[in-house]
Formats: sequence, structure tokens, C-alpha cells
Amino acid sequence: MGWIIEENKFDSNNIVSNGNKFMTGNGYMGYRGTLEEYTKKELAACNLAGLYDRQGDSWREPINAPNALFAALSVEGRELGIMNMAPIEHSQSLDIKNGIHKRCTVWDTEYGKVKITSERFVSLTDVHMLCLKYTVSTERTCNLAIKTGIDGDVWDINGPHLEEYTVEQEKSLIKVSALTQELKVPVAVAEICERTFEAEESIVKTEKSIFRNIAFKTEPKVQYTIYKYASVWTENDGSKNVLEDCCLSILRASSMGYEKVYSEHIEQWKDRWEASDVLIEGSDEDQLSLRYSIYQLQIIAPMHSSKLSIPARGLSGQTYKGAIFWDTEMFMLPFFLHTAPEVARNLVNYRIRTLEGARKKAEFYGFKGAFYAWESHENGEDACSDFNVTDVFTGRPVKTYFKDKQVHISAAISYAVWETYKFTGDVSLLLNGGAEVILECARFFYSYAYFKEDKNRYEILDVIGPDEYHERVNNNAYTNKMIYYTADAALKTLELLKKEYIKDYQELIAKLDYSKEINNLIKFKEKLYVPEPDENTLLIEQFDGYNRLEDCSLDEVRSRLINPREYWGGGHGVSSTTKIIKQADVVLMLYLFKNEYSNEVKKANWEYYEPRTEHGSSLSPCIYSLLSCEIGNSEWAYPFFVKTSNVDLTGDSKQFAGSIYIGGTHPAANGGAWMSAILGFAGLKVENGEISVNPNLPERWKRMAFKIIVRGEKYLVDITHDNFQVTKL
Ligand code: IFM
Repeated sequence: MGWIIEENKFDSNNIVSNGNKFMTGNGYMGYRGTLEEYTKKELAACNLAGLYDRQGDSWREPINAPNALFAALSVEGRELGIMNMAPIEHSQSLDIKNGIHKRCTVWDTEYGKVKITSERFVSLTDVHMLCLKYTVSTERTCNLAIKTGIDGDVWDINGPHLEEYTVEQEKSLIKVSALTQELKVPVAVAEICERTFEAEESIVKTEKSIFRNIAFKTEPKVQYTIYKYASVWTENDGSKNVLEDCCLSILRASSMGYEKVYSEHIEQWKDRWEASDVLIEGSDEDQLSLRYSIYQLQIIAPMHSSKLSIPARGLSGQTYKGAIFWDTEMFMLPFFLHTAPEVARNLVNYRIRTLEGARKKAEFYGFKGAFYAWESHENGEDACSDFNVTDVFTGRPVKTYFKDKQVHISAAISYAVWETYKFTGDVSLLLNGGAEVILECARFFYSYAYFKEDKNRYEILDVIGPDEYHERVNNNAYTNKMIYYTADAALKTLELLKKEYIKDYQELIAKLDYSKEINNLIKFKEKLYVPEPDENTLLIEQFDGYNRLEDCSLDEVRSRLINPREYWGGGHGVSSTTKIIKQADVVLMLYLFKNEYSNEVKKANWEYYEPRTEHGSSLSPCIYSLLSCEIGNSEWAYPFFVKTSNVDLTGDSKQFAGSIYIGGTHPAANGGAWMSAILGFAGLKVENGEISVNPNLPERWKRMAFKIIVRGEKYLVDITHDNFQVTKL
């Protein structure tokens, strides 16, 4: 129970959302949940982590590798695919316990019933490997042909990204290699296809693709199976010869045989679930949606590399430019910290490695220190464009200030470094770059702040908070609070190093020329303005002047849309002059700093802001869920948990910003689902290595149980409505 995602009929309207929903992956690549005969038209894609390219003047985006799992069937010379003939039976499923995608399709043709079953996986054992088992059978004797190989004509939003293709066959191997356009990075894909039946095989090559045509005459009801082993390598993987490495991978796999490769892969999944599964008794739907959220995080986790982080749309394609946002630090990191600390460390290392990019960005805007990219690519350069939205009426690009004004990104990164250090107690993180990140972010904020003589305080002007609909506001409460946190973390870091690692301290101060900055930071922290709850209403104003905006309902604002895809924020968005906000903002602040605010303040703000929140970002519902749990109201929290944990199952999320496609998977919401369950309903807290739980399970849940790793020790947490236990394993 609770491990299979399944659809039992074909609906062409779901092709794109199923591509997200049925995804498989391993952190190195994500393979969309498409059917074997799909091409770029149906958004088939094998998306690679961390390899980006620019075509002409358009946005940089990640590469989709040539698709080595392509397979299409012809019966008596006529193509038989789901797009050209309606099946009489069809199912597509994902076994999330083992990371296996399956399909079964039956057509009633003039030659009787024809059936395809397939099973595929993206290996967790060798991250470069993909495997497919593809079986056909017919009711009557007929001539079949399977066209299978490497489809190099890939789906791109701003492509094509690959050029100088080489397409070749060498004995049983077929290969496609190419170079990326911008940086000329070699990318290669190779495939071996084995079969247990007699057939005539010929090779068909095009400029970018190479296919085998496997033709044979069927016997009624006999199963004809092919096994495909495919591999993807790029020079970014440290490969000196990408084609050779591909061939080594697939020859190794083929010599092991499908069953062995398969069983090694599922053994790895067993380990992943052993560390991260959450058992929920009392609701099969919640059990499945939470496991599915964890599955989504697992298939994009960069377990194999400390150079990578996780893009906002995971590895489901090129939307949001395949870039890394604050989503990773604020919404995904907690899951990895508690269940796979080595992945958490890789995620933080990515920010340490890209510090130089953040310094360049700060300098570009005339500031000091580190202003991290709003949408970060491989070296920390900002992929966010000046015009992130296209106006639906004029088709013109609209200037947005996400990149320039969402300064809270640097605070999110400082928060991640400092919280990771506190959680793990591992000072090597600070000594190996983490301290430098925090200090440089604090320096950035000090240089960004304005000292208002008349008010004798620092203010943070001209920013965008998490609520992106209100641009260029002053003193966004969340941002100011996070900046305060950063200054505090910087001072604590300095204190720690000075006390216990004096040599490192001295070296760092000298390297960063930081001695004058210390006093600045002390004064900055003391005099930084952070909006407080109003004495009477207990409400915290989201930013200066928010209270004066038009107070109208969400429905009212929605009714003002002329086009459903209109962008709600920015210059002339329907929300901009109203109190309607895009996503949790003050509520996020109250959740993060829960120990500093009373329950009354939390409750008052939750009740005030929730009806004014569009939840137009998938980052929003989980935060409302978490704060409700903090308030002790799991019934308020529950629907938000359901929303966040189902986002990629229902496909119910915004698909367009203006006229730009923003669909894909939602790892931040997936991380948010885990947070809502574990940090919310179970009320788990880890402080100085000490674990506490304060459970408040939803009514319908009878029991929840999960494991966590804290400072190298494993614990089992088991909770019912009347009892709980934390056991060291
Ligand atoms: O990072 C988010 C942002 O907060 C809202 N828009 C989408 C981004 C990527 O998920």
C-alpha cells in the first residue's frame, strides 16, 4: 500500500502534466514521465543537472540530452503509437518505492490486439545509466518493427543547445555525441539494445539521431522483449572521453544483465527509503502524497556531486532556466538535513563554491560583499532576466525587479549555512567557506542599508520580499528580520572562530579585510529596524504602506483579470495596489522565528494574511500549514498539507506567468510537505543535538513514524494521538 502512482486511461490533455508526475531520476539526470514513442512534441526530455547553455540572445537553460530510450512500434508498416491510434487499454504507473516507471498499452488493430509493456529506470547505482525493458506481443501473426535508438532532436525552450553532432554505430553500440553551443562542452549518449528473438536489424541515421529498425514476424501471444542500456556523460562529469565513458557504462551494465542492474538499483532505493520514509496510518491518500513528495526530492538530490544544487523545477525540464532559487535553502534543505546530511552538505557547498558570482553581482550593483543570484547557474551568475514576465496583451517583455531587489536571497543562504552548522555541529562547514559566505552576505546587507538619521535606525529600502506581487517596497518585515538574522549569525560566527579557531579567524579577517566591518555589524544589528506587531491589532505590516493599500477580496481581484494568464504583480498587475499577496511573507517570518513571537501574534497574523494570500506560488501553502501547527491548530494546517503534498500529483499549479510556461515539478512544495508533516504535525525540533517532539496530528491520522539522523546518530520517532517515543537506533 502507498507506493504506486497510476493512471488507467489515456488523456492527451495530461501529456505535459504526466511528464512531470511520472518522472524518474537520480540527481544527475531527470527523465520525464513520457511514453517511449514520444518526441519533443510531447516534451520528452532527459534533463541534465548543472550543464547550461545559451542559444543566441535567449535565456540560458539546462541541456536536455539526446533521448536514448526512444522506442516506437509499427505494425505491417504502419506506425502504432498512442498519438496516432486510441488504445483500448492503457496504464501508466510509477513505483516510487523502487523508482520504476511502467506502461501497458493495448490497441485493437486490423491485425488483432497488439500490446506493449515497458519498464524503465534511471539508475541510482550508476548515475549515468538508464535502462528500458520493452515487450510487445500480438494476438495474431503479423510483421512488426520496433524503431528504437537515440533521438537527438530534443525538446528545448530556447534551443537548440547542441551542435556538431556525430552519429555513429560501432558493433552493437550506437552513439550520439555533440557539443554545447556556448561553452562547447562535449555531451555523449550511447546505447546497447539486446533481444532474445530473431529479427532483421538495420540502422537509420539522421543528422542528430540514430535508430535501429528491428523487424520480425510475430507468433501469436509470444512476448518479444528488448533490453536497452543507455548512458549519458558530459565533460562536466570530469570525463576526458565522454563517448568512451558512455560505452564503458553500458558494456558493464549489459555484462551484468538487466535483472542484476535492476536489483542493484532497487537496493539503493531501499537504503534511501530506510533513511527517509515517513509512515502515516489513518489516511492512505496522505501516506501516498507524502511518500511521493519524498520520492520527488530523492530523484533530484545531488548525492553524487558537491558541485550541484537543486533547481526550482527539479530536473523536470528547462522552465525557470533550470536555476537554483532560495527554494533549495528554505524549503528543501530541512528534509536533507534530517535524512541525508551528505546531500545537505552538497547543497550548501554549491553556495560556497558560487560565492565569487555573488561578489560580482554585489559589485555590479555598487554594493560590497555577496549578493547571491536570484536564479543561480553553475558559477553563481544570475540567470534571472530583467524581463521575467511577458505581457499577455502586448506580447512585450515586462521589466521585473526580482533579480535586482530580492535581496533576501543572501539572507536565505546565510540562514542555510548557519542552521546547517547548528544542526550538524560540524564546524568544518564554517571553516571551509561557510563562515566566509555568512560574513560576505552580512557585509552586503550593511552596504545595502540606509541609516535614517531622523529615526536613528537602519532601514532596508527598495526591495521585494517573498510576496513578489509588490515590487520595490521599503522595510519588508521578512527581509529586515532575515537581515537581522544574518548580521547576528555573522557576529556569532566571528565570536566562535575567534574563541576556538583563532588562526582561521585571523586568516579570514585578513583575507576579507574585515576588521572594520565588525564594528559596523555590531552597530547595524543594534540599530536595524525590524517591523514589530502593532500593539492593538498584533498585526505586522508586511512593508511600509501595506496598510494603506486597497483591502479587497481575492475573488474581487481575480474578477478584475481580463486574461486568465495575466501577471498579477509588478507595474500594472491586479494585485499591486491591493493587499492581495502572492505567497506567505509575514507568516513565513513568524514561522522561522517562532520562538520570538507569542501565539496571539502568530494567530492574528495568520488569520489576517491567509484570506489575502493568493498562494500563487507553490512555496506558500506549506508555510501556512507550519504556522498553524505552531499555533496548535492541526485542522487549519491540514488542508495546506494536502495542497502542498499533492501539487505534482494533481498538476494543479500555475502553468503560466504572463505568456511564459512555468510548469514542471515543485521540489520546494515537496520539501514543504515533508516539513509540514515532520516539523509541523510531529512538532520535531532539534536544538544543540537535542531532539524534542510536540505532536499535533491531524484528526484522521492514527500514527506517524519516521527516522532522522542527528549528528551521526539515527533515531526513530513514533507518534500516536496519545503517545510518542523517540528511540535511538
Ligand atoms: O522562488 C520562487 C519565488 O519565491 C516565487 N516564484 C517562483 C520561484 C521559484 O519557485
